Amino acid sequence: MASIVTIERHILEQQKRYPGATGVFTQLLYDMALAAKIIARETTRAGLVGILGASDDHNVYGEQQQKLDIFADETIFKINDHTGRLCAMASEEHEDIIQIPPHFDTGKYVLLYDPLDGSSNIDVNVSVGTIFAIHRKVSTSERGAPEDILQPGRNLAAAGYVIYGSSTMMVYSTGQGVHGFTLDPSVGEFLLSHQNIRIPNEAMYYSANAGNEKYWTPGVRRYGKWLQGIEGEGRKPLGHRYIGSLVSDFHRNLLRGGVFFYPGDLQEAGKPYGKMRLMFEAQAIGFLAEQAGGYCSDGIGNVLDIQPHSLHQRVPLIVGNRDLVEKAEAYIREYDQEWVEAYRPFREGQMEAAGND
Ligand code: P6P
Repeated sequence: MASIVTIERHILEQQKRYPGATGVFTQLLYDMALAAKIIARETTRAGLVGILGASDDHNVYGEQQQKLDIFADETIFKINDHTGRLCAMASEEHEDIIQIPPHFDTGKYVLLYDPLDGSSNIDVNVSVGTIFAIHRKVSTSERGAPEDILQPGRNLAAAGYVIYGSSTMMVYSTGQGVHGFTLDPSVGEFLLSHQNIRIPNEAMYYSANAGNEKYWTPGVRRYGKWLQGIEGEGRKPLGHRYIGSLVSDFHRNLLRGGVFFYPGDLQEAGKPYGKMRLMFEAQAIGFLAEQAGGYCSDGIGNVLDIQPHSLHQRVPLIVGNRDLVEKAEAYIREYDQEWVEAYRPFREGQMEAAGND
């Protein structure tokens, strides 16, 4: 029988091997694991407790917030606001940085999270997920400051996600590989089930919303045909799998090999920056992809090297096997210079995307 390894034991074992992983990670990741258990309990019962259906609140993007979004957001905040481990938080569901209440101590880390990504899938019982990222405090201010939050993904101390699917899984990295834990609901513990996940060299799938193909740029359209074995040297076609929930699409590609892309497009004039949020989705996913031997690009370069300029900044996302992502960059370089020129001012902060309050 394989040894039973909990998150705590795994982090402690990593600490022995890597001085970088400190005890605080154990607690921070445990806090996220507790939040995951509480959210998992609600998502698996969503249809039963009348929690389904859209609330009348809207988030900063104007998207109708699902009640579970709000529940997940509040759960993560309440588990982390009093621990003294964080100097600030930021949530996809909140317009501004979330300060630690003044009567609580602050700490040396920042937690950024998308409490329930893919929430539009909740009502149709498709897997959804929580995405989180942990930066180290860099400012000298007593409490959290914008520079503590708006750091490039290259600086991340840790990142991970939870999938509320056929089983509840928590996947994270503290910079020493990617490790997956599966919740055993009978004991309420996450147990190590996927040690040191590496993206297989042979990719099986590509993931994209083909309904947007009409709006894709010429290079991205060619890239899609290349993945299907139609364009270029006639490679073996990849299977097309698209769930519409980033965490689920990414997780499958991480385990089976593949590429997910949500490109910047010309769907509406002046929206070349795509849909994904840099701080709440792309940085964590990019960090994990790189730790698993993959790569994450916005079409121009590594997402982890982008210097954020606003909390809700959006980026195009192409993530998975390094060779597949670099092929996308090559098509964009060759055919999409018009798009590159339109997107670059948003990437570098000279222009703000609409709805990026
Ligand atoms: P579309 C969910 O809203 C999300 O942010 C990701 O989880 C998902 O990959 C994407 O949007 C789906 O977007 O436009 O294909 O429905």
